[in-house]
Amino acid sequence: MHRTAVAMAALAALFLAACGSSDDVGYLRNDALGTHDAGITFNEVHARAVLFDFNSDGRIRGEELEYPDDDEFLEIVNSAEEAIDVNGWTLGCDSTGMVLTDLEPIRPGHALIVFSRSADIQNFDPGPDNQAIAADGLALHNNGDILGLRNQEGRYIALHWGGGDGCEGDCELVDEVTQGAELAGDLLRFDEAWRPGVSLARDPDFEGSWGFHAPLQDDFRWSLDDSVVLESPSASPGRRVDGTDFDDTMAAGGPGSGTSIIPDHSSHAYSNL
Ligand SMILES: [Ca+2]
Ligand SMILES: [Ca+2]
Repeated sequence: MHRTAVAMAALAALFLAACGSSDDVGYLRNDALGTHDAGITFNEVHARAVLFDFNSDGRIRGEELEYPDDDEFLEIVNSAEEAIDVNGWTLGCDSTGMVLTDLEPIRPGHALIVFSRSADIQNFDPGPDNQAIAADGLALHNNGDILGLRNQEGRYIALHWGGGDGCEGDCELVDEVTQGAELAGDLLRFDEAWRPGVSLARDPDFEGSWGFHAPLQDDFRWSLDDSVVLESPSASPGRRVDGTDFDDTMAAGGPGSGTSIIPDHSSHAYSNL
């Protein structure tokens, strides 16, 4: 192996070790099959929002806590060949569970972006054929929290980080997610504290290992009115980890495999349990 390649491999190993587990969160669908290698999964989480105006409302929370955490988000994607209806599924953390409602089925190769608290997402462009919602009950603690998503077949996926100012030690999901349900895939445990303004993401999208999101190389305008410019952001709500759009060709079945369901880009509601 070339010396540079050896060095790169060593750096990659160090990076993975620094980032904790590289296990993948599992996948969920609308059927009763117990194992899947494609479907709905977590793709990116941004829990410490202090640098970028990701929801495009014209303000950044800042370390002074002067604003709510409205730039924090969770990105959920569909890597299956078919659209997947997530209405009736339960999204939860250590303190709250909420049932997803009024959503279009998530298209193959596309995303649902869930902003935390009462984020104003009217000016956020979720990208072609993606959807975005704001979830009042969802608060992503910087140094310790857990997220879970449960389908109507009684399976759930879960992502855990840190153990600090959120839930001390091991965080536990609310019963609405776990009671009588079975974990699909592995629980992702990510032990390192959050870096300000940097998300945790799969690379490549849908199936890759988890790590801190690399900074994008250009300026990005994800506001509908083009008023917000993000300079080399280290997160990508509604975009792939390289900043490009999601599209149908990314699903497991390849181009043209998806069903023809075209949601609009408007925001949708959810209901607290
Ligand atoms: Ca904002
Ligand atoms: Ca992304």
